Amino acid sequence: MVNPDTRVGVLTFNRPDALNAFTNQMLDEVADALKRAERDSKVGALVVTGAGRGFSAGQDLKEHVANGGASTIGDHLRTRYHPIIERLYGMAKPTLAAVNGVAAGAGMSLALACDFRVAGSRTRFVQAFVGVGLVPDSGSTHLLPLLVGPARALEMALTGAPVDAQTALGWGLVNRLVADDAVVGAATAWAGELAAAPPKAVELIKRGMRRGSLRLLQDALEYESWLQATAAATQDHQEGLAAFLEKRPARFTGR
Ligand code: LHQ
Repeated sequence: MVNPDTRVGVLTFNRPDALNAFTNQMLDEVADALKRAERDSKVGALVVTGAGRGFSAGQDLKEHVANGGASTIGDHLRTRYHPIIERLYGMAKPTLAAVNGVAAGAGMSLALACDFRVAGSRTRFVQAFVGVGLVPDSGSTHLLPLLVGPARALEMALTGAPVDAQTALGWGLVNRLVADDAVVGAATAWAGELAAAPPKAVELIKRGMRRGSLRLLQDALEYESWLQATAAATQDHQEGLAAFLEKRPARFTGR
């Protein structure tokens, strides 16, 4: 959706009942919407947000199980997640995540791939991967340490503990913290200011600031898919999934 006056495009994840967890269909639609936003000269800046009380809970684990996903996880990341992350991170126009609620797993990675994050007081960031016996993917191994420093990034990844918006602001993970009902409005207003800047200069500034980093992100994405395939082959991953589906704590055994 583009506002022709402000030149701001808004992409809204829309599966609120599942906290906007990503299904294959949704990932295809997101990839397509990003491609269109990138090519559309009427879009000067892009806001990404979620419907309902969440930004995104990452991969839809129910669909992952139904698709027998553990054996194909590397290819799933390469074909569905990586094009989205690379397109967002490499986009010539400013991208803002209006993180209206919880951002977990690959949902958090998508927020990290945006240029800026605007949060509300109920926003939480969760590196949820370890909870299901997996490793950070979709760029989190590169983008998170870059934003918050290696020790905080590792702490988030190893514990899977939620980080609240105030802490995230102090860490530089969030650029602006506003009232919960003002997150999308603040992000779109800021996007409107950014969209009024000269597009060529904006593109070149982003290229300069990102010099070398897109290449490093691409390397990280490839390495993550190998690590993820290895983690997904464990019984602990199966146990993590079963625990999530049965709404109980996981009992990991190291197998
Ligand atoms: C969900 C999900 C979800 C389905 C909440 N799926 N339904 C990439 C490629 C391939 C495979 C694997 O992974 C990856 C990368 C990843 O993203 S791995 C990480 C996947 N995400 C997670 O592990 C997060 C799982 N969710 C949670 O830990 C919690 O839901 C969070 C902390 C996000 C939010 O907690 P609450 O605010 O307490 O909400 P809730 O747990 O009650 O969830 C609300 C509903 O959303 C609930 O459905 P129900 O029918 O019971 O109301 C959940 O089942 C559903 N939901 N996340 N990822």
